[in-house]
Amino acid sequence: LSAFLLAVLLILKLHDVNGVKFGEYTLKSGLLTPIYIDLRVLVSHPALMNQVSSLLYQRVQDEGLQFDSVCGVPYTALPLATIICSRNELPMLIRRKEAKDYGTKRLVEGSFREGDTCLIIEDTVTTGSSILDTAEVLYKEGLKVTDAVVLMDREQGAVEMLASRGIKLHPLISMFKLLEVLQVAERIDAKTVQTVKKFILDNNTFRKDDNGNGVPATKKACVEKNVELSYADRAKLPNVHPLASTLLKTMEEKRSNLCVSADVTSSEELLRLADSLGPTICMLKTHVDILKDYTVAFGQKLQALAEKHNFLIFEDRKFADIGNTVKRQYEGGLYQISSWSHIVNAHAVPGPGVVKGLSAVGKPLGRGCLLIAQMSSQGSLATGEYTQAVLTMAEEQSDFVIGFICGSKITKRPEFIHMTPGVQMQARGDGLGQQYSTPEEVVYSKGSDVIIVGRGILEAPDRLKAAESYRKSGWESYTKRLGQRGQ
Ligand code: S5P
Repeated sequence: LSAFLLAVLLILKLHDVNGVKFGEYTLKSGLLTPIYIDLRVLVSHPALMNQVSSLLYQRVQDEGLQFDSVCGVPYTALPLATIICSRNELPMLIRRKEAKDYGTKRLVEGSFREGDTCLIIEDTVTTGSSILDTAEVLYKEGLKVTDAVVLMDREQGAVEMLASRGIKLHPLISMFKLLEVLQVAERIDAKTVQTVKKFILDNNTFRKDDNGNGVPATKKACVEKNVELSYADRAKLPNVHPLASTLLKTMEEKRSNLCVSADVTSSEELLRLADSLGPTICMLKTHVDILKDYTVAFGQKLQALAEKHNFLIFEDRKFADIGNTVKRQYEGGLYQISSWSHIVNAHAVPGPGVVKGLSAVGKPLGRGCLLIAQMSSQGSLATGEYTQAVLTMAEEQSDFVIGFICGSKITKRPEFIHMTPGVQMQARGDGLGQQYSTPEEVVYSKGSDVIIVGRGILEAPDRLKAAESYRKSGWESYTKRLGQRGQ
């Protein structure tokens, strides 16, 4: 039989065993896909498994590929690589996926010499990033990767992406071919073909970054692949809260992810601070109940400065009561916080009612709220399951909750903003339980978005100079983090 006919028969068989499904499937990212390819079922169909392995190896021979060993991308392609290697007596390597968890174990099992070439086998590719992941593990061991053979290419940019990284992809079946065969065989109708084609074209994931490296192209694709998005891209996400969008845009424009915690006791000093540090910061955090001389005029003056220098005001009130009480505390009393502060925060201890109460006042004013998911202080009880429950609470009221006070990134959802206090470059603590990390630890290592700095700036001999160095450090840590995207 010709290679063409073999491919047609294979497509029909893959459809028979439910390796290709049509309908509405939700990807991890929440993105709906009209086609789902799941070749994990292959292991239950040994004849088909053998056939796929033979066709993959036939392709290797047809292309005259040269290599010293073969590695399957875990897990679905692992048995395919095994069959190919066993039948043809080729040396195989196994890439461990879980080595991270057991620190001392090797990342690649099997014998090889530095400089050896390893052929990669994969079952399905979308963006190509899983092949790249495996290739990078092999590179670290001193191996070379020049080619990868794959059963099914979704035609969403993998060939181009991998080519830009020096890997030639050899797909057996492409998405458009698959659709054509299934339509001719009357397994699917023209409308389905149309829907799938549109989805594939709309979600092609390849583009080149500034260094000419291939990276996923669309925002949707980035979300799907958990690729790091820039603040500017996140500002444009369809489900981002308008206030979070404003903040993200401001951060990008001012190249600042610095929130200064203006914990001073005089209104005049606070306003002076806001005026002088205004150009350097994206946000100013207050504890209005520390002020000894609060007046209504203070709120108005601070708002004017926020507009002048384009920063947001965050009153760190940490509401923690039942909905009805926090509603009144937020709107009324001496401080009338809702009238001048763009953002407030709340503890999740009372349950979702606390957000509901605040939202009743803040939402009509376009305000937003941060939930306290973790705290910087020693012995904090906000950890583990509590933090997870806070995340759920935020997801359920994301029309008002824009993000978290936390020590590190707690969710991959890019519409939420992570803000981290306890940041200082000099001290590691304050003798009262505060624990400090550096901007680099917070933004680069822990994946948070905004650094909140109080005494690191307030107690410096030159506050403006100190603020500028925190801004620079925070921003550089962010660009360093972005530099890793797509890898
Ligand atoms: O977990 C937290 C949450 C907050 S909002 N740990 C904190 O330190 N904060 C606040 O951040 C705290 O109330 C203070 O206003 C600021 C940290 O100030 P610094 O002087 O220690 O930088």
